[in-house]
Amino acid sequence: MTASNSSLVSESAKPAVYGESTRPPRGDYSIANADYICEQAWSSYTPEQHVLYRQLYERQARMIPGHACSAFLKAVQQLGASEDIPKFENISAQLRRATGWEVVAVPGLIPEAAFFALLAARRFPVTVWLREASEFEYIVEPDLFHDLFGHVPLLFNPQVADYMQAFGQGGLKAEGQNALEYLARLYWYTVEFGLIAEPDGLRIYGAGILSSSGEVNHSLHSTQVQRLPFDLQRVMQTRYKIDTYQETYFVIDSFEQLMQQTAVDFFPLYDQLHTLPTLAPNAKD
Ligand code: HBI
Ligand code: FE
Repeated sequence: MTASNSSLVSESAKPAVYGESTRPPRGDYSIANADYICEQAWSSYTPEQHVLYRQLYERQARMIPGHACSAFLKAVQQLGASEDIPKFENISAQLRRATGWEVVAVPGLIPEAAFFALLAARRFPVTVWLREASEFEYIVEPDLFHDLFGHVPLLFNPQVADYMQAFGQGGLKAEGQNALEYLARLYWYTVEFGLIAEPDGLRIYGAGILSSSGEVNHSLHSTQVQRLPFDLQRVMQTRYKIDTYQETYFVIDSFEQLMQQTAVDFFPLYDQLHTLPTLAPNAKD
């Protein structure tokens, strides 16, 4: 979910995790089952929505060369551009073959426990509703385009696929550890807004940036932000704002490094973090 694609509630004034926005959710949750899964109802998309999706796709596809990480570019190329909104079952068929993941339809943001359970089962929740044309540059919360374009391509990468499942498993284990905000920050500063140092230079792997019209350039070229080496404790200590571009980005050297640095027992880290102050999004290192 990009900074400009989220409810106007800064993290400090809102529940620990951004899944519990204080605004009424956009989706129709009455159609979801107990796991929060619903039907994509592909035939319900209007011709105008197919055109809007294609325009969003073309806007981002023009922007990502030289900006998105190589794994993302490779997957987007493999997936190919579709004239219409992709059918989830077609994406799932390709994804299962690649990394054993599938996408499932959800009405929108879902509670943490349900979200973790889906990731732990290698099932990525993709929002079924698409933003309005008036929200071309800005949406309040993750929509179909953010999830499908921003998140799904990297699930074709084996390391990211493993990391996402491990994140879900870690989330389920964190039940009762009062650690949701730490996990939300880890998700935010990696899966949503992560940067990676590649041989050709700094590149983007975070879905919140890759699906955003303005943050692609901001994240790589702004002189007003700080780009810190990934450090698990520092990430978990650092609050984030959900209604502006990020002020701090964390840079990994590789997806292997991300896996290694997060393949630790989080519980001692949670105990440590409970004794430490949280840091502002722009706290200097
Ligand atoms: N639900 N559908 C959906 N998509 C998300 O990315 C998502 C969510 N619920 C909670 C959530 N993300 C965050 O709180 C993560 O930090 C767990
Ligand atoms: Fe997201």
